Amino acid sequence: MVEVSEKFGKDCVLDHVAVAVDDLEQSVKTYESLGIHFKKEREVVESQGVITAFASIDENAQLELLGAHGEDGPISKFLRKKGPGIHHLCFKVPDIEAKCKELQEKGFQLLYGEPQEGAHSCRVNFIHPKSTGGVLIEISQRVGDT
Ligand code: CMX
Repeated sequence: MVEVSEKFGKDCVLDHVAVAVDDLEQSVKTYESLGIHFKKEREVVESQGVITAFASIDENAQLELLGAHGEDGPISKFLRKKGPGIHHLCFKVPDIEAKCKELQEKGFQLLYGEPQEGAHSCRVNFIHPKSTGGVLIEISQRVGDT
């Protein structure tokens, strides 16, 4: 029988589910009416053209609401093209360089040659939705984690 600790890999853990929204504060209210509590802080990530709001949904995973910050970023484009909805899944990894190398060797198309700065001082990269069957996947390493 497989032990619980073996069933859940430690090298790729769900970190957050991200939802693109038209109106960040209105969407926070909508999710809070479900009983989800958002942190008060809002973080602008200039390099990604986003403003974010986070809520913990269990011990590990968060819900991230993503609003467009500026008109040229990927969220602005996504909202114009598809409208609001689920934008990406993010998995936390212990060593983003090693994971990127492994993914490239397996044929996944990564967006960046080097990890970029993401929300919460994380280093992030993305797998293009064309190489995952239609889902944008972020991989993330928290700075300071080993
Ligand atoms: N999920 C699934 N499919 C998506 C998608 C998404 N989030 N975004 C785009 N696509 C699809 C499009 O529908 C399109 O498909 P078709 O060719 O079948 O129409 C295809 O991918 C190309 O889309 P596009 O509109 O031409 O967009 P681009 O190729 O210019 O950009 C992507 C797509 C994924 C490269 C871009 O969104 C990107 O760079 N994303 C990574 C950065 C990011 O999303 N940052 C924001 C949040 C960061 C954070 O959490 O802090």
